[in-house]
Amino acid sequence: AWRKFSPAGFTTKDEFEAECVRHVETTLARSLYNCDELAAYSGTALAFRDRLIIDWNKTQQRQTFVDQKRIYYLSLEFLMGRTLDNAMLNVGLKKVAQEGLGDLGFRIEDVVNQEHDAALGNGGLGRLAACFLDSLASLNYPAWGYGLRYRYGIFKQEIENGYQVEIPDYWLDFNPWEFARHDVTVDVQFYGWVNKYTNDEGKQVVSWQDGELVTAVAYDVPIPGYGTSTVNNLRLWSSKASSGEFDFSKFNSGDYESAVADQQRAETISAVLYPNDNLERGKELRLKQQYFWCAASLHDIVRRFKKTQRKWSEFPDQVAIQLNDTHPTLAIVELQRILVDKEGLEWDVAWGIVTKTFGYTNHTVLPEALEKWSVPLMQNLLPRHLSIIYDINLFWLQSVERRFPKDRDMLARVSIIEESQPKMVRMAYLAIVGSHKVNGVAELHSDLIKTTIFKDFVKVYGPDKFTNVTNGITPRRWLHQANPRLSELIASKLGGYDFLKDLTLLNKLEPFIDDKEFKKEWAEIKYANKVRLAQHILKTTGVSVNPKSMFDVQVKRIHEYKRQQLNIFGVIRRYLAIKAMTPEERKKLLPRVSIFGGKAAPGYWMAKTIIHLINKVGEVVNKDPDVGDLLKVIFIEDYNVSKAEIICPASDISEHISTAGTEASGTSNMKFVLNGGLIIGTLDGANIEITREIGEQNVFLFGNLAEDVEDLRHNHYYGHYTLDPELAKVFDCIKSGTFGKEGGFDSLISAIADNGDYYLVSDDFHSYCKTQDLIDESYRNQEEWLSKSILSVARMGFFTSDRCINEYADSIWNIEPLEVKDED
Ligand code: DL6
Ligand code: PLP
Repeated sequence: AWRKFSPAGFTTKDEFEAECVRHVETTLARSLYNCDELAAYSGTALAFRDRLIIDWNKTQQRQTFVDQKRIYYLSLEFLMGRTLDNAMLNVGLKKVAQEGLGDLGFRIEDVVNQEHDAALGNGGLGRLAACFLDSLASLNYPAWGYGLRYRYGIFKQEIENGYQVEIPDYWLDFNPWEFARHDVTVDVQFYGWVNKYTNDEGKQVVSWQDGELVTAVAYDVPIPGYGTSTVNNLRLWSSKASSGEFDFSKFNSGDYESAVADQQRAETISAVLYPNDNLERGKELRLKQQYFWCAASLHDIVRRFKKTQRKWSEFPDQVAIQLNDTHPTLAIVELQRILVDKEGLEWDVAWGIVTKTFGYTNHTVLPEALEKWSVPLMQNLLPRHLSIIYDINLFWLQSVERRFPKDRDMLARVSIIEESQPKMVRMAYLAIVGSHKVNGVAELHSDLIKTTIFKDFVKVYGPDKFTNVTNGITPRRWLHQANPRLSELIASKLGGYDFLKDLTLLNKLEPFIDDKEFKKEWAEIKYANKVRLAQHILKTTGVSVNPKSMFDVQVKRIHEYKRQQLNIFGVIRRYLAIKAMTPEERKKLLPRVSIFGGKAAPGYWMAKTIIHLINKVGEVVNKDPDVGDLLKVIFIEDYNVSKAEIICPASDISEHISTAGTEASGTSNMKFVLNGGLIIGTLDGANIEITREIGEQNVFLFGNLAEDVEDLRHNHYYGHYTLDPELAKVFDCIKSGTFGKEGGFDSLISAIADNGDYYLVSDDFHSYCKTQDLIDESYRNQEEWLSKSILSVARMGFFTSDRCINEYADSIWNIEPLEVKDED
């Protein structure tokens, strides 16, 4: 009914135009004559924002009124990408906006492209959190996301002379999607000391005193569901100096500088996202970020619970908190502190509540990514929390000892405190002990954590505490938004867009794999998407690629375990083969474009060397007249979500080639297949389940198995090792200076040839190359290739993040959906 009374409730083109123009003229104070694409974007975004706000308020009111259990998703990263296009589609008014903008003289694509990505994440983990928010809202679950409002997101990458250069990503100039809640603040304490004393009633009391306060200010972002009125809330905290801290005496006495320095120190906490993916560095500021965000979020959650006046024992019936990796593990300690120190609950009662509330998701087995914090650092920054951690550990170890009497080794192995120099707090162990469920993100990964890094915990708890929830992706953004033509073609066969809410309906496409007309349209759409990517490549790199070539794509963070080096060595092998051919032989070859993209952590030298090699190979190959269109090597700068939306629909084949057992799941593998691209991959992460769903004949698998990796590494270590002969030729070529200064890539080569080849590049090289040859052969048979492509899409239903969220809701959170009705 509100839509009748509020202009924000536009439903027609004319109403939208009026709203958009009103915002340009009033909110932006610009004349229509002076309305460029950026202003048109702003007007459109503000019009849609207003529309979301009404449903957002209604959703929040309804959730508060009904007051059923909510899920709080704590994540240090939310890699949201752009919002406008998604908001238009979710609200169901993109067509209206398209026509309205057309009338005003704009193309909707150009308008949408004005938006800056919200890039508050590194890669897969952050993008997963964003997909989860979309599914939670689309499925009407009462859910909140909690994160940090970084002033600088992941850096922007530029390539200069073949090297990665990092540029700060200041993204907040104009962000219509957030609402500052200056009235929602929390003072967060750091440093200080712990005072233990007996109060007048003879009770032991602990209080955390002095230190410094920093204020957390809430910024709220509406998260609309698809095809529903539910609009959930993502709350991001920003840090500022607490009013208690700003020292007016310093200010008044003229010591402006140090007063301002205090201010800046506080603001530094939420200033910048740490740009490491799958790597922890133990920096104090990072620990500050973690506690700041956990404390503010917990305070908010507890405040909301206390308003209901329920008993504390009901807390876990009202609140589920999911820890996205170990980054928010301090939330466990913080809740225990609130319950014991502030609310006066007995330790055991409090701990019962805590463990029923939390769930922990592990996203990696890589040792360098497992968080540990030094005890002295924590003692200084969070003295009360450290003492609680010691108590948690004491009770935990006592319980282990009861089950495994006299097993000293076991106690040392499962202790939350590592007895190293300095001592370290093992955050994953703390997260396990403080949660009722622990899950991995794909079947192999969930099995691996039970048999490797957490195997002692399985012995203590039994297997039921450990479970699997295979990752998923939202089909709204990753099919409908990124590939509108394919989505439309599918809808035309399936009789509508219901598949976007129930992705298993895609299986109704199977009968069309031999339908000539359908296949032709399918192929045309892929081609059009390749043309669009080719235009982007030309514009950004100056290299012209032929969209009729096979597009072979590997885009993801640059990491030795993800093995972009294997790919580029394969490209060099192909280049050498072309060079050795006669012109006649070359005519028979199938042209290929090898496309790379991804950021290296600024301090990760080897990853930066890989980027450099890819770019140098491109420089040589792309201008070699012997090669022409037969091979092009492209590095796409600044891979991010909006680039992924252009790239995923345009691949023929994409590479997911991590050393078996190292990629927990991968989610871009799902995005590529859902867009009709085939994949080459190792038996790792979700590749295994993708293969099971779509059929082995539709995937190009290669390489050693996870179960053999340890033995192979062991053999390398003891010198039983010969370099693959074809790889040796590739190395000779690089060493001879073909791709620039001799010696420049020595570290990359010797990691493999001399230093144990930890990621088994040489072991898998032969099998990788043979599989690439097979891909060339298969691509020649376009009819069969197309059938594989269609069949694969038809069988991807399992990988929607909706399925994934329903699994979490049923087996971990125990929450129910709550629909907001239009008449509310
Ligand atoms: O679960 C999301 C994503 C997986 O798909 C990737 O396989 C995995 O590498 C990534 N893990 C991390 C770990 N970071 N930390 N901490 O980003 O998670
Ligand atoms: N980075 C971006 C920008 C993405 O969109 C994705 C999507 O899945 C990822 C990283 C994760 O890629 P992968 O699963 O290949 O590591």
